Amino acid sequence: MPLFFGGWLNWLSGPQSTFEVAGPVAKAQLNVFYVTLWVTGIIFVLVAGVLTYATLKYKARNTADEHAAPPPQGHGNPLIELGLIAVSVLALVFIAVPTLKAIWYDYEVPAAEKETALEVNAIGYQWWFKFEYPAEQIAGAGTLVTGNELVIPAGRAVRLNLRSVDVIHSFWVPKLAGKVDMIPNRGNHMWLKADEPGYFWGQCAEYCGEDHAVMRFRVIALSEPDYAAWLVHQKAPGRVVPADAPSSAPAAAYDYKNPGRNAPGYSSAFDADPLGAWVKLQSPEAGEVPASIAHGRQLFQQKNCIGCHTVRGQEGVGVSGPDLTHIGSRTTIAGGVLENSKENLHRWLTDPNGVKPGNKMWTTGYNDSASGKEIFRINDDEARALVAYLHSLK
Ligand code: HEC
Ligand SMILES: [Cu+2]
Repeated sequence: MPLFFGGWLNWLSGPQSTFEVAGPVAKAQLNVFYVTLWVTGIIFVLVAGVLTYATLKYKARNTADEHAAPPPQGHGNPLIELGLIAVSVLALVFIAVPTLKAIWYDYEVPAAEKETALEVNAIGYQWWFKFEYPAEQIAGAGTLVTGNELVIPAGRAVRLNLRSVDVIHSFWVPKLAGKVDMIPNRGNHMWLKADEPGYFWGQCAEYCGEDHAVMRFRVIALSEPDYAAWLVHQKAPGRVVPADAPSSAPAAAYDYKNPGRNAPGYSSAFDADPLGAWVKLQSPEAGEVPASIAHGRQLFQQKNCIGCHTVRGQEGVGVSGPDLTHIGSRTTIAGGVLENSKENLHRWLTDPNGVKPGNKMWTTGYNDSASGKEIFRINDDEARALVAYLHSLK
């Protein structure tokens, strides 16, 4: 039941618009909204119409009117009162039936799709998301884990087990499904499906502390063959570039002091086509410098990054931060807040607190949590090497 025709309400669109739905769960929720809007809209027009009519028709027109005795007051016309009660009940039933149907539908994967549904554990951390694929076990390394980007097959139901390791968060992908809370010590679940391949924005929708507003994530829906290929790639250990490998092309320079987003005429391939940008990031970039990558890998150990992060098959066993095994193939960093460009990654590594004030990498990693004093800082040369290393992890 579309309410809006044509482009005159374009401001209702956008990456987090609940009017541009892309899957059956969000569609069911949008339909409930439209039914409610129409019913209450009609009631509003009727009541406001009667009120306007009575106000205009019976208003005092001169001083005599103003001082006239009030007209005879009537009270209680059984026919009108019973009629109004009946109409109200009918209006509520008219809203309740589709609402209940949608609640049942949204609660659980339909029986016919249970067999084929993909199961994913989505876990909220202050202030980022971890995704586990329980069906995908990696020999010697346990369950496949990704951070901040949930990749799913388009056209297939996805059942999400929602968990939190700290406070209450809420999982929301506006174009695919409404919000469901992630509650510590209590299992919650939801399901969603993307009709077509696409790139979708999500975010935490329950206030969860300092960085709540910048706790985001992405959902990337792929065709079945692309999804199968992604799984194979994701399950592989972090990519290793031998230190003595020849450079593929001259090193790509970047100016980390001027990320460009605010410069006049700036345009980003990522903004124009996020899914295309994501696909491109899956393969090695031109201009890799193997020596710099090897240096970055060393720094990754020396600077204690390994205490909180894992690059599977290479370095680290840390689990308090996002898994970085394939960080070079993700479109975003810092919990979906920044595009994963070299400039932004550089900024994040040298000044995480400037990007995302109070984040746990800064408060418990770069600073000593007991004294609040800085333990280390990454200087610009170190950051360049770490950026080269992290971007090589395809
Ligand atoms: C005390 C633990 C800790 C240490 C030490 C640490 N990190 Fe992190 N890191 C985190 C946490 C937690 C996040 C998530 C921050 C957020 O988005 O709120 C994170 C986020 C990141 C991200 C973005 C990942 C994503 O998917 O958004 C990168 C890249 C990263 N860290 C690299 C590093 C590097 C390189 C080092 C070493 C110089 C390092 N980290 C040291 C905990 C740590
Ligand atoms: Cu949250």
